[in-house]
Amino acid sequence: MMATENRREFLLVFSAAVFLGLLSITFVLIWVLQYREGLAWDGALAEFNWHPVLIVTGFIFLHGIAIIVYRLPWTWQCSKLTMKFIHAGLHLVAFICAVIAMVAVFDFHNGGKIPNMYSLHSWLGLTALILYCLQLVLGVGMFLIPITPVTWRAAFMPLHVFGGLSLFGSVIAVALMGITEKLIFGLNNPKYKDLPPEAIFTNVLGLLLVVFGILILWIATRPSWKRPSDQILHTLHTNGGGEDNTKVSPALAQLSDGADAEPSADVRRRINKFDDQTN
Ligand code: ASC
Repeated sequence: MMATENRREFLLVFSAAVFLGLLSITFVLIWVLQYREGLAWDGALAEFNWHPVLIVTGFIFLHGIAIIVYRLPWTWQCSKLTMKFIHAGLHLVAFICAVIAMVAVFDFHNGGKIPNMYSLHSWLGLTALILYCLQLVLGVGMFLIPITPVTWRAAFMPLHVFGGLSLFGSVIAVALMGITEKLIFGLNNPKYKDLPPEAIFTNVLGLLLVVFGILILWIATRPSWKRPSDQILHTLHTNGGGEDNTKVSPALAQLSDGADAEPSADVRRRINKFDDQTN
């Protein structure tokens, strides 16, 4: 159970993140529809424009929401398994958006005889996509396939969380490089250095993406905003000395009494039961 004030803070930061995310999507749409060539699948610039739109909508916004989906208090009555499917499903949709975004660029380049994969933006972007795919496959294999041993899950969890958050931050950084690249290539007369309205507008899009990313990372790293049953696991994994022990409600904290760093089969059964009861 979350203290009222703690919950209010969460709702405030979460609302701000959603607002900034939706505003970023609005900005990228205005950019390609008003300032650029619009959207089409024609092998020309309007096809390239799907790239920023799908990256911001899928690879950044949906990716960010997928990361924090366990933190939403109104989902705590759903089973952990349901939430895992929603978490994985949103990541899958984000991945598909990112793949189509890449196809749009390759298609546009090939149609216009522009070389592929020479810029640092393209190297880092493709690397991020490959690692995201790996993260998705390993995440499903480790946490969604029922026969994966709990010891493997516990060992892999820190890597899954750290890898996932690093990837999310990297995707935003790579998007900023892409925006800069596009403004340098695309603005001529006036040039980027003359700071025309499109340059200012798109720079603001970059700022919005950075703040959205920071809010998502903030939400994801507050132990007191975790789903209660995960807080118990956090406490157990940190040998009962987790930084936020006090935030776990007394009834739930009881579950971890006397447990060692690794939850015993018994404690785990009780946690699972708790998750089932709240189903
Ligand atoms: C899972 C799950 C968790 C973790 C934990 C290992 O599959 O639901 O909370 O793995 O068991 O840290």
